[in-house]
This record gives sequence, C-alpha cells and structure tokens, in this order.
Amino acid sequence: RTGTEDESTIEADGRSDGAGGTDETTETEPADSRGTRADGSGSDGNSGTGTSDDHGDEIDDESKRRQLDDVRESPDGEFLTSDHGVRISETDNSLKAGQRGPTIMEDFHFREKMTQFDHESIPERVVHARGTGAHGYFQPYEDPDLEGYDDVSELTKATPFQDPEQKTPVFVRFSTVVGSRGSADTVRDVRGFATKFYTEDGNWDLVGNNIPIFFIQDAMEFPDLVHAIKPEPDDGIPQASAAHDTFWDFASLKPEITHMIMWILSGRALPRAYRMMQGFGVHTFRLVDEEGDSRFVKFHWTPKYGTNQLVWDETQKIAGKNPDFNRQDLYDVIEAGHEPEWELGVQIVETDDADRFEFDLLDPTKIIPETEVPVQPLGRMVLNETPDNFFAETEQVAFHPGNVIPGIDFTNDPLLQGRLFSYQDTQLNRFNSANWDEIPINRPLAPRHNNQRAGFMRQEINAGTASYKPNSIGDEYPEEASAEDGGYEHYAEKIDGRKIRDRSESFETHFDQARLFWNSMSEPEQQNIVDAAHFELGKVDRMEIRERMVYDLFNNVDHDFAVRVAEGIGVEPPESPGEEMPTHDDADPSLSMANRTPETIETRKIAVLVDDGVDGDQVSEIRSTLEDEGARVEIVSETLGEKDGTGGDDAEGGEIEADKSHVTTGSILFDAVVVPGGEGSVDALLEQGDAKQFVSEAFKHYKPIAALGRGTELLSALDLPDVETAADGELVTDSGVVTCRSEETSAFLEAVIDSIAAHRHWDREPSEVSA
Ligand code: HDE
Repeated sequence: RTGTEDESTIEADGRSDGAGGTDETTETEPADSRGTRADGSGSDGNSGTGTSDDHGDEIDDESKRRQLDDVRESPDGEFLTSDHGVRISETDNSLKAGQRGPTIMEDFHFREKMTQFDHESIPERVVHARGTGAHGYFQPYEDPDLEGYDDVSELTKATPFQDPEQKTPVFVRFSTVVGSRGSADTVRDVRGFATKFYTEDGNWDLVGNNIPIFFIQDAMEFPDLVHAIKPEPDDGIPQASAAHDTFWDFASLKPEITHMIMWILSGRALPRAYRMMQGFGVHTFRLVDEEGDSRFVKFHWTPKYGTNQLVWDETQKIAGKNPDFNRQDLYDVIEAGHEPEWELGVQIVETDDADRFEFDLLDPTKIIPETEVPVQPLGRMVLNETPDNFFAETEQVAFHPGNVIPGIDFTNDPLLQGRLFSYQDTQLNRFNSANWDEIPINRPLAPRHNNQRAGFMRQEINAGTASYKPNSIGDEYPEEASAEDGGYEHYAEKIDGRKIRDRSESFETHFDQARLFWNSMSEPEQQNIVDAAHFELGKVDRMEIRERMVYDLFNNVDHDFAVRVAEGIGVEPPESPGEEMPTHDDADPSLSMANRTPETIETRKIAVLVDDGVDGDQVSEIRSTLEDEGARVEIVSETLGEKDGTGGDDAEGGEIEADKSHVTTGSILFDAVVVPGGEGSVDALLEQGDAKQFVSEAFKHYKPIAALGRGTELLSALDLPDVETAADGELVTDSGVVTCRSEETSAFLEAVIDSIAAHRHWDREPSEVSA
C-alpha cells in the first residue's frame, strides 16, 4: 500500500479528514472554531446542540467557504473507493463468469457505478435552466450618503447593511430563462440575477433579473407565459427563443406586456457578459427598521464594468462558435484574478408617499423612473471565487424569494405573492425532498433548530426527545424568538378587503412607460429595437399576430416605431397613431445603455492579429500597455505555434507565441482587434481571407479596431465605409478605428484605450461590409 493513508486519521466524530482539500481545511481552521458558531465552521455548525445565544454571531466573507470546506473532497493522492469506502482494485472490467462469460450479480462495484450514473441528473429548472454561478461577498458602505436618512439603520435593521467592516458571503447564479440546460448563452432573453446572502440572521435570497420589470402582473399568468415562450408543445421548436408564433400570439393579446417587450427587443436582452449587467429586484419590497416602521424600496445592482451589450448578428455567431460564452467569461475573468463588482442601491419611497405616482408601486410592469426617485447606494458586492463543482454548487443552489431576514419584507405585488409559493414547490420537484436546504450550498450559516427532523436524505441528527411544541420534556426548546432576539416578525400591514378575483384599475396604464423607454433610447438603440422586432416577428407565420403586435401594441407606444416595424414584416403600416398612444416626450437617461459605459477597459478581451515577420516590439508594447490597464490580450494567427517577431525596423522582437488560431476563434469572441506592423506579417494577413474577415466582422459589430505602421494597410484593403485612416506620419481616430503611421505609439495606445473603453462605436454604417 502506498498513498496517503498513513496521514489519514479518523476523528472522534467519525469523520475521516483524509487528505487533499479536507487536510487543508483542518490546517487553516482556528482550533477553537469547531462548535455551534454562526459561521458554520466545524462540523457541528448545524448539529442542533446550540442555544439561542449563538444566533446572530458575526460572520465574515470566509464563513461560507469554511463551511463548504468541511464537505469538500479531493482525490489527489488517494485510492479509488466505493461509495462506502471500500478500496477498488479494478474499475475497467465487470466481474464475469469466465473471461467471455456473463456479468455476475455480485459485482457490487459495477452495480454501484452504473446506478450512480443512471441517477446522476436531476430535473432541470422549469425556467432559468441554464446558468452559471460564483462566490463572493457583500459589504455595506461606511456612512452611505443617504438623502433624507442619517443612517442606514433608519431604513432597515437588516444586518448585512449595518457594519461596514463586515463582509457577508454570497453566492450568485446568473441564468437565461427560456432555454434548456444545454442551450446557448447568447440568445435574446431576460437574464436571471439571483443572490443568496448567507447572513448571520439566516439566508436572504434576492432573486432578481437584469431587466427591472416583468411580462405579466399576476402570478396566475406565469404558466401561460412560460408555455407560450417555451418550445411549441407539438414539435418542441424553437429552443431558447421567443421568435415563434405562440409567444407573439400571447404577447399580442396582453397589452400589459408591452413595456417588457421594449426591453426584450433592446440590447438589454443581449448582455456582453453577466458581469456587465445591471440587476433588479423587480418587485417593490419593504425595508423595516428597529421601530417596526417600513418604507418601500426597489433594489438595483449596478456593475463596475458597465452595462454593455452584444449585437444580434454577433450573438448568433457566438452561439455556434462558443455556446458557453457568458459562462466561460465569468469563470475566466475570476480565475484570472479580476473581481466583478456591483453596487447595491435602493430607490426609497416612504409609505405616505406611495400614492404620488401615476402608476402603482405594486405593479411589476412598471419602474420607478430614476428621474423621479434616485438610486441611493448602500454597499457593494464582489465575486471572487469560482465553484469547485458545477453540480454541487451551481446546479444545486436553490433560491426562494420567500427567504428573507428581519428588516426585509414583502409587498402585495401579486406577482411576488405567487412566487412565494412557486419556488419552494419547484425545489420539491427538483430535489424530491423538503430537505433541499441541507445541501451544503443552500445551508445557512446561521444555526438552525426546529422540529423538522425527517424526510428523504435528512442530514442532521437532531438530538432530543421532543419534536413538537408546546413541550415540557425538552424544556420548551427550541424556543420562539422575540423581535429583540432576532425573531422575524412580518410587517403588520393593515389589510381590509373582500375576496375578489380581479385586477386593480391602477394596473391599467400599459403604454406610458413603454413610451418612456423608447424615448430614452439613443438612435442606434432604437434601430436595434426595430431590427429585433423584424427578426422576432419575421419568424411569426400568422399574419394576424404580426398585425396585432403593430396595431394594438407598438402603435400605442410610438407611431413612427410602429411604422418602422411594419415595413420590415409585411404589415400595412398604420396611418395614424393608436388611440392609446401617450403623447409625452419624457425620457430617463438612466434607461439607455449608451449612458452606462464604464471608464475602464479592465477585463476587455483584445485580439492582436499577427503572422511571421510581425514587429515583435510593437506586439510587446501593445500587450504590456493594454494588460497594465487590466485588459486581456490574445495573439491570433492563421495557425498556432511560434511566430517570427523580427519584422520591426530594428529586426528585434524574438518569437511570439500564438494563443489562438482562426479555426478556433473569431472576432466575435473579442472586444477589439489590433493589427501591428511588420512587413512579412502584414503581407501574409493581406492574403488571408480569415484575417480580413476578422477585421471586417469587428467593424460590422461596431468594435474598436486599431492598426499600427504597415498594419494600417490591412484596413485600407478592406475599404471600410466612411472611415478615414492615417496617412504617412499621422495618427487618426475615426468611428473607433485608430490608425497610426507615425512614431507616436504611446499616443496611439492612449487612443486605443479610449476607443476600447467606449465599447461599441454606433456611428458607423456597417451595412455595406460583408462579414
Ligand atoms: Fe422566477 N422562477 N418566477 N422570476 N426566477 C424560477 O425557481 C416564478 C420571476 C427568477 O438561478 C423557478 O428554482 C413564478 C420574476 C430567477 O436558480 C420557479 C414567477 C423574477 C430564477 C420560478 C416568476 C424571477 C427563477 C424555476 C411569476 C425576477 C433562477 C427554478 C409569478 C424578479 C434562480 C427555480 C436560480 C427561477 C417561478 C417570475 C427571477 C419555477 C411563478 C418576476 C433569477 O420557481
């Protein structure tokens, strides 16, 4: 016997600490951390032996990691064993009666291996099936500058907001909504943005989206919406797309959907990256303070890397070339040491003020315009760790909007109310047990003590004879907690009504904010919406559905918009505005993504196109300058391997290793492209269709393009429409195309950085470029 078995010990609690991950934990864990602490450290975190005193113990950003370390397993240096710990001597051949005989029933290893395999999938989520996740923490700001409040405790008593020194661990899962677990990432869709805060008072799940409103107003309609948008029930087509008759049939008959449709047709539904999306709680929630007073809030996540989109043509190509585009982006960026970050802010409306709006705060198809109520920042969230195991963490994480902590409460938004039922129910379907909360990724850091003690796959061993209340045998434990002891008390809203199956009249203005959204878009963003409508409705076979969308919905948002859509889909353009079209010119600049581009180029992915004979000194300077700004640079060439980098004037530069070849990549997977000089390299690129397509496609997708020295010749050869390139001795920037034929490389690189920071250059007219 070899291996690490000598190092393995069996602890008094019967747990083998083995080697690998578990060993590491044992070493890093403070000796006194085992016990019933809220930080979950140690194996007793939930053993039920604590007292009510341990509730509310401080946690830190490492608490959840410590708790998960306890169940992490690593095979490094270990023997293969059965699930029951028996070492396995052979795993490639089943046990047979003779070398060519039948397999024998007693082959427990075969049976176990195959049974595990047969059962290794769980039902995918009925919506939001495809996603990706990451760990991180939330930290409140020190003295957030709150208008109208001296202190955050005047807003809420929720603990994650109180102490600027405290970092609350979080796990975030981003998702698409419609597609199956294996569908492409870059489809046109809403994105889920679900955050689990492991607070000292229990788990708080903020289960939001990247669009601040929703399609429908009442949870009762959700199954209809989802049936309409999912693949059609007879042929199961199309996957991960709304572009088919049933969705637009449903939409055209539901005027309240119009506002959401405007967002869905916009670039919001094509995020460049999960870390470049805003997030929203969507519903109006309540924050409650120590006195029990409450106010309404909308939650907003604002990304540090800006809110940026892809373009439609690009998304479709990415879906083929790298269907895991967004999933991979998040993973790669965190693994490379970057820390995606969002600011959490709230729009606050005091209860007395709630009636001052023209819409109902309980209506989830409405935003509160930021022109009316500003977003006030409370803290920031950082994602800094990728999961170890996709299934254990990302797939098994289970969110539930009903998971709230003291200080956070619900409202009567009928969509939210229905969600409070649906998520618990859906987890029962996914996990086949009410004990889904015991799975490590879902387990709270706060200790748990109650009389729920059984069910499939129960993990905890709850000690004690009494599992009921009232009891005398167990001295009345676990005892109920008063509000002072951290007990959750629902906000005592006064309700007085008759049972009625109806919708409030205050939910009836359907076009006002759809128009606000349209008015707030830049001209290229409006064109994106029109183009998207041409695609989506162009896929609808039934003329009456296309007509209803134009006449009944779009013509009640903006007449010009309706005409532009009609012209592309064979519908007779309406002659006059719809009767319900609001006439206001209101706009809210915060709605336009054009106003949400970041200053930084951190994490942007830049391709440098080279071949043998490239000016290696230029490549080094380009790479080091952009990487110093936090960008990620990859060398792209016709083939992989070393490229001769001695094509510069002084014939120095050494060898340059190509990171990617045209076979495996494309401009669609980058944010920008740079073409350095060097005679041999540029001559080669001029002969390569793939290299030319790389640049023209980047141009078509409005991406920054830059060329230095003779590299500018590649751009001139492409005849990019209406773009001026540098003559001898010049540095020119035009529509995000930066060309330099002078010695000023540092000025060139500054211009390149500015051009990348702008993300896309919408002033181009790329329709003449074929790519
Ligand atoms: Fe969800 N939604 N939803 N939803 N939702 C689910 O729960 C549901 C809604 C959202 O990464 C399901 O665990 C109903 C709004 C996210 O695991 C399910 C209604 C918003 C995720 C469910 C809504 C969301 C889900 C499927 C209307 C934004 C993914 C799997 C009343 C505020 C969470 C699951 C993750 C997932 C039901 C509407 C966000 C079936 C009934 C509005 C981010 O329970």
